[in-house]
Amino acid sequence: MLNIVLFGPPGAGKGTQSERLIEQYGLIHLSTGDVFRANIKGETELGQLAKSYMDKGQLVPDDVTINMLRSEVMKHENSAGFIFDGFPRTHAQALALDTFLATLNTEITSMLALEVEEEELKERLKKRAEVSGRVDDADPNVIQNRIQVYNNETAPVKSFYQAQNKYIAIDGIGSIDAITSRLFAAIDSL
Ligand code: B4P
Repeated sequence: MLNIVLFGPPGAGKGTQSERLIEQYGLIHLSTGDVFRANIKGETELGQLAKSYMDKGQLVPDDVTINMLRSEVMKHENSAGFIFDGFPRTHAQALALDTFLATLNTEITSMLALEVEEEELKERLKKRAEVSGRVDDADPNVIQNRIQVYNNETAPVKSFYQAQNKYIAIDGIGSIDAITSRLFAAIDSL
């Protein structure tokens, strides 16, 4: 199985690039952000809980996110592999993912990390706010909080995969096509 963690700060292009990777490699796209947003739209109990964190730019608690991720993976047991988009976002989530994949006799192949500087992230999210209707894109204070949460809680997840020699940095600046080519080249050389 090819199991890729697509990593990067908010607005780095994880969702955008995931669409292209799943098409090229026949993988299942698991975006924790998308699953939470679908639950918010469906007005489920999980959605209500997730919304209370997402609207403020905070992370949804680990236990809730990990359980949800496990059940999403189990819906696609016979797939060629997964793109994990927006997961893991904490050290606890990274540990839980390794443990869970081991029970399925598989593992993370690589973490591909999109590197984009803060000013560019803010520009992209501001632009997306005009079309997305996402509460967490509309308020500069919430965007700032998401970036801060990323720096404090999520960026350290990088060292978890570096310690396993699975970390690959990808320049996330440039056209969407150029970045896709960089990601394809990285995967093809695995
Ligand atoms: P996510 O849904 O993961 O959202 P994101 O990080 O903002 O977006 P992404 O990086 O996918 O950006 P995109 O491609 O769309 O998370 C939202 C929230 O959900 C979190 O804040 C948290 O509350 C919660 N959550 C999710 N997962 C969680 C977890 N594991 N644990 C706890 N909480 C969790 O790109 C952004 C914009 O840039 C788009 O408009 C795109 O068109 C544009 N763009 C992309 N590439 C570009 C390029 N090369 N040049 C110019 N623009 C580009």
